[in-house]
Amino acid sequence: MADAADATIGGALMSDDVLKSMPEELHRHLLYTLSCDKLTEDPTYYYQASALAVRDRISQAWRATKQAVSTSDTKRVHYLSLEFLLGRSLNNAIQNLDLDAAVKDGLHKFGMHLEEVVEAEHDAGLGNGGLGRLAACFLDSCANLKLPVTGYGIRYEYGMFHQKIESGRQVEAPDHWLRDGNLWEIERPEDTRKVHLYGHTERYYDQDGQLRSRWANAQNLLAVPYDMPIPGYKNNTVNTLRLWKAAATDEFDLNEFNAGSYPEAVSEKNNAEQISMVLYPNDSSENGKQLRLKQQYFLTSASLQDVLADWVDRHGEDFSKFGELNCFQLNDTHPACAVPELMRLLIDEHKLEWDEAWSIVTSCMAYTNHTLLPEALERWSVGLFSQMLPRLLEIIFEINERLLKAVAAANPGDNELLKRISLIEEGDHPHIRMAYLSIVGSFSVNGVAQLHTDLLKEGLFSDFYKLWPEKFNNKTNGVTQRRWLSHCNPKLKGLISDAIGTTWESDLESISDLAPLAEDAEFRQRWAAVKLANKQRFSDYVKENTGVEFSTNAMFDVQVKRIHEYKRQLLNVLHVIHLYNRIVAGDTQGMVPRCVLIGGKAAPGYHLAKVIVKLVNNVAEVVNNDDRAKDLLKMVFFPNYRVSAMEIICPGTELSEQISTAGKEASGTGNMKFMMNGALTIGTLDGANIEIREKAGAENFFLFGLDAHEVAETKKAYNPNEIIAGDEDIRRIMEVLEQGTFNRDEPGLFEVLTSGLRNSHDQWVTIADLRSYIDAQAVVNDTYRDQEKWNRMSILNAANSGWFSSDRTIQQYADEIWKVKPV
Ligand code: 26Q
Repeated sequence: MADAADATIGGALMSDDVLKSMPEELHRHLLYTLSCDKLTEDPTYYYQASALAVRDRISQAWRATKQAVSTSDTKRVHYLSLEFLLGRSLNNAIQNLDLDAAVKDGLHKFGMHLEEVVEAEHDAGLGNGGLGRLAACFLDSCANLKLPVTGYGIRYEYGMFHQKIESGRQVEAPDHWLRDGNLWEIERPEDTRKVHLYGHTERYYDQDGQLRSRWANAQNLLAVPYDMPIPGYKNNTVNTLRLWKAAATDEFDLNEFNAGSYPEAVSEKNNAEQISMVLYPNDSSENGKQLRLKQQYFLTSASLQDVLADWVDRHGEDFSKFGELNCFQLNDTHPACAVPELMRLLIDEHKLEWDEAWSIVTSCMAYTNHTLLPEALERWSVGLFSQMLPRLLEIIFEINERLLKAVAAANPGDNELLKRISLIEEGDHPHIRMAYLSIVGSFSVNGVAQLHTDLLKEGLFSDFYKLWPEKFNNKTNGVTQRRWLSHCNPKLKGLISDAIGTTWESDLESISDLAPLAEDAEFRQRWAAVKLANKQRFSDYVKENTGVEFSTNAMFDVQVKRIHEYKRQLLNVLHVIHLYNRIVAGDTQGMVPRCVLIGGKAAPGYHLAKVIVKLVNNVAEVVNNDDRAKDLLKMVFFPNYRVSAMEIICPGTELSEQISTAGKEASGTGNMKFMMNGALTIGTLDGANIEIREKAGAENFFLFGLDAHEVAETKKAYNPNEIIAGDEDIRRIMEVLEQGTFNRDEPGLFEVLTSGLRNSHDQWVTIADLRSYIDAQAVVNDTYRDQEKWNRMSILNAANSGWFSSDRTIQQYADEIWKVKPV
């Protein structure tokens, strides 16, 4: 610790040459910080020593970045998100600080290997899936681009649950990721904020005789920040992710205290601390839980107060430039309370007038939508809000009144329009429409892929689009190539860099230089050799986690993502059953061996998703134990899919399954990770698949299925039973499913699934796309038989993946929404 203190003398930053060589630092941390025998063989200690040594090297750049941002009075961005799905940090930090050789060397001196040591780190699983991982990729790109962006989130004690499979069924276990401590965070108690809940509002006259509202008799709790460093790529920038932990105030209920109920008074603490205890594990459709609303408000209130306190430190109570110099990006509606909360803070605490406050709010809020499913739009009951956040409700009502008045004036007599756009959904149990609140309070509303944005404009948000077309814009998602190519696929990184240099690591567009090499037979061979090695690693990992052997001779066909009806894992299973039927019937001419992997978590309360997990496991059990299928088909359900699993799965994948019902997947980001790693996509015209196909070239993409408009048309007169009856292969698939081939001991188990498929109201029109999917899979099969062709296509996919770097996405956010420049 003496070193860290020495590095700052009299507030001046000094160079960190106090740090010794890496082996010495590891040695010092092992012996002194961790007080362990340096002969220990426990990789956990080596992980900790490495993390500490790397952290020491982050410190200086972190301090310098903070200093640079605070002295330059430029615009800042605050990315508000209930989720940051970071995964592991050590390897990422090592890479970004260019310490790879040093740490490897240092560890070798102790007889340890970095690959083994990094495994000791728990994933920071503070997110459900796409939205949470996107936030993590965005932070990486912001740091790479030296943008003054801070992430704000919650420091959940328990992250995304651990998924175990027992008798083919999902069982959830808690993820206590902080069990062994977290070396990547620093508590900052001096920046603790106070958050209110419950109580009521009252009117009063201030000293100027002005009628004002205040929030009275509220319960207080504390938000304590923990900062995590977000290192940029070899650029001396280290940004900050600030995560809030909830704590009780020390102001106990004095009545109880004096009555001798000290333990009872202290145990009240528990209630407050519940708020940051656990991440909600559903990744769609809100369920109205009180605790979730508390989490949302807790994050937004603490973060806004943080930004305002810093503002007041620098500018006093002059807010005239606040809107111009700050931007809050709302990651979906989860932090939508930010709109009324910033109004409250400006009006109640900083004494601004309504109009002035509203003009600030609407100049600094920006909202990103991540869903096209109407049922997934968040709504909170007015009753719950009035109890928990009474002052916010008042403000929301006032925003709504002003909105309706303005719209009525511009559209006289159109009461239907007023009802449609009202922030309040009327009825016996009125609800607040959080998406509408976000649109009204923001200057920017964006979708996450071109199709998604177009569909928002013509569907879900069409009334608002007509009102304010200028607010709407698209920002197609991206992923960071530093984690999703360089770090997870070191062999491919080496091959690519040998061929075209390393520019692509911070500018992915330059990966297009690979394209001509698709015609180079020798390069194709090296490309294939890397894939083979990655398939071997993938196969070992599958063996270790499931006991199933994947032969590297087979095509590796993968679908990993949350389990959802709209993502249609069921369609994938139907195809596997089709292949199995062909094998059983002896119809295997030209069939390429395939290993199919499906992985993902089901929301604990989503019954149908859990039945799908069970079906995958049961089909796998039958197929994998049938000798006739031995050399042609294998299938597994991969348990506990997470960031660190994707880091092994993605490089070894050859076929990426992106098969959602068109018009339902906002973007998808797994599709991009696979593309960068040279997998070919089989997919529908949905989300970012459309752009992937445009960039890769239609000839390098296996397209099937109805497009979004055709899905809508099909639904008008959908008759799946007729399709089933008229198609011999499909009839046979349904027959084996319905005869109980996969549920001999549990009759009727999959009836919910088969009856859904046959239902003319099946929202996901799975049967409508099945023939086209089977045919596209046959094209995949035939293409794979020509390995030269496959490898050519694979190289072209990676070469055309430049657009899908989150660096590009973030550059667009910075230029078009945030209007921020690098510091
Ligand atoms: C809401 C209320 C209460 C509890 C939970 C939630 C909740 C939590 C997480 C609702 C939704 C989510 C996550 C959504 C999500 O991950 N969406 C995905 O976002 C990706 C990034 O933009 C897209 O690529 C995916 O298409 C989209 O499904």
